[in-house]
Amino acid sequence: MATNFAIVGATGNVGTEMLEILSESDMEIGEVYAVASRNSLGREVSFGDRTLKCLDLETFDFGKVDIALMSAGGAISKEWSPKIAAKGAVVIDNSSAWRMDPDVPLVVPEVNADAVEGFTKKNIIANPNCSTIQMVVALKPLHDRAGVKRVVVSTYQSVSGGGKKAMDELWLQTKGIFTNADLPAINFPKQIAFNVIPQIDVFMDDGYTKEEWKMKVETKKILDPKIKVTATCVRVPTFVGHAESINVELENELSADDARALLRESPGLMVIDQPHSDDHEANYVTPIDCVGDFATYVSRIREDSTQDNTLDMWVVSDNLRKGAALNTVQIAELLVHRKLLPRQQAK
Ligand code: 2RA
Repeated sequence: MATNFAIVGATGNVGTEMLEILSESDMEIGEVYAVASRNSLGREVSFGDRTLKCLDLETFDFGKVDIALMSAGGAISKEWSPKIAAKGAVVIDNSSAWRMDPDVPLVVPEVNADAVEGFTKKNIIANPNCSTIQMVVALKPLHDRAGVKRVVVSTYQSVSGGGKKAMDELWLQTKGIFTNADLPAINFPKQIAFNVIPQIDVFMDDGYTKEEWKMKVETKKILDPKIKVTATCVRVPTFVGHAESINVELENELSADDARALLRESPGLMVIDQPHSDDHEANYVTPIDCVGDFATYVSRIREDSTQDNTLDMWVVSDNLRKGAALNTVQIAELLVHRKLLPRQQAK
């Protein structure tokens, strides 16, 4: 049975990726509607070889879709997800609005696919934060094999995580520095061109930022509440692709060679890790290498010589794809393949 979709926030960084990934999915897709705020009315977006005109969120009839993929920010999601869900569509939301709601599953299909079945309480499923997704995909096999106790992670996050305006700011500031134009920081707390900023999102009372808090609480919800996570999240002047340096303390011994072999055969992961190779492509992955890819890449797997049962690794992924749009489409595929969609069950 064909599934009808609405993409809410269809003109944004993530919305356009959702449309592209959805167009390549093996699901049987019926109608696809691009929905956006009034500002984007009349704008056109591509879905495969179709061109879609943006429809108005305020007036669109969600009663005709099975799944709404939302990437329109937390405030819009708080207001609209319950209204859309009440019309019978399942909402898969990319904002932070619902992630920690106990009645809303937080899903990374390679990690906790079965959790998707808990969507029925609110008809809403949350997509985790980009920096959490790529980390838990890499941690899951290690946790199943050797038990993850504690994680120390530092992130190197591209500006696309902050949306199109943030990408424009990096581009214009970088050009501006060569022409002596003084372009102030607007979307970032400090200049991002030729700089790195150890702040993503707002500060919390304990001195961590909200992005760092998200990595901690979301990992517990998705993978295991016993895992301790401490994070430092840093914005760097790259456009797409987040990188993470992760130190993982395990319950049991696992050599770097065994971890490499394990991660190599685990879902969603690609291991590129030949430190002594003369071929630079085989050594390790950088954010630019992963742009447009679906996989989460793992490189630089080492045994931490300062502590027993501890590994270091470098994890890189396209934040707009696995960190956002791809993960939401994969959740949609789970719903379809498991025949969980309420409207389709009723037919
Ligand atoms: C960022 N985590 O990179 C955000 C996007 N979800 O800013």
